[in-house]
Amino acid sequence: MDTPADRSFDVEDYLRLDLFPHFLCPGCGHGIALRALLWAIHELDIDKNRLAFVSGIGCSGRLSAYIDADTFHVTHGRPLAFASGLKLARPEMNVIVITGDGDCLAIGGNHLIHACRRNLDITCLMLNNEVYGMTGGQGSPTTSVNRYTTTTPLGNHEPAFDACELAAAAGAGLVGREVTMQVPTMKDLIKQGISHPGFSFIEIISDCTEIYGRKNDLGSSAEMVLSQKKDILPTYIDVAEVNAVDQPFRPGSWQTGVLAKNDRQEYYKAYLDYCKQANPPGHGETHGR
Ligand SMILES: Cc1ncc(C[n+]2csc(CCOP(=O)(O)OP(=O)(O)O)c2C)c(N)n1
Ligand code: SF4
Ligand SMILES: [Mg+2]
Repeated sequence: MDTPADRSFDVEDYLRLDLFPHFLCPGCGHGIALRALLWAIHELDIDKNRLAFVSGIGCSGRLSAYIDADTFHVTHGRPLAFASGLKLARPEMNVIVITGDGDCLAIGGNHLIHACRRNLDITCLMLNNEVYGMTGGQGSPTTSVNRYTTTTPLGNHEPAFDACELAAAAGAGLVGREVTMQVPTMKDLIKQGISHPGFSFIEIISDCTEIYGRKNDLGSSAEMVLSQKKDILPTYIDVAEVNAVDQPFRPGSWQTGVLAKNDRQEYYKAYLDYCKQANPPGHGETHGR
């Protein structure tokens, strides 16, 4: 029988077109990432009834609403906590979190660490545009040094977070990064993330063209995307080395592709095993106490 994956990809098959026109600014990188995500889902041939998207608040978080599947728009910073409950209650679902650098690393940073530590089978797509886009362009934990935002009118002096290093150190099953300039490779990376049986953290370098781009004089949206080219590290280089020669911290260049993999047991399976051992048949629920 003809499966969706055999048919050519038409993004409109996966969108709630009745909600269009969408609210993204022209040229916003988030739209490019959404297309790559839906393309990945198409190629993986995932049944829409087995798909759940969870998002917090932000322009990135708003994307879930446009997808024709089960979608949850939850409180700011909490999509990973919500997604964890959802995945434990409905383990047969493919649970995908779409979040932003503010949602995931600032208010939601603690949830990210523990989601990585638990290694529950969830895919987290973090769209990093270095700014709080939705609320008018405040600085975020990933704002580059010297960049202008509404909260850094003299230029940002804080070092930026490397979210991938954080996720890998906290134990995520798969960690990867891609830029919006590379749509086919982004799609392939997302496929790997969804297929990995554990927590996958994928950072997409996106562009807030309308606010961040304008404030920092970064040119048109096309120029912003093309400028990513010079920032991609072509081969594997130790991130620590790059940071040492660069500014206090912030690549100015990004390693892309799969950056870390950890094949330890997935949380839900580990939990089932643990329950069997902790409460063997015949011992009662209280262990005799
Ligand atoms: C508890 C709470 N605090 C603050 C806000 C305001 N708020 C909404 S979105 C957002 C930041 C979003 O930034 P990011 O996650 O990077 O998403 P982007 O818009 O850049 O895609 C903030 C601070 C909120 N909605 N709820
Ligand atoms: S404000 Fe920035 S992040 Fe939000 S839709 Fe516009 S360009 Fe995209
Ligand atoms: Mg952002």
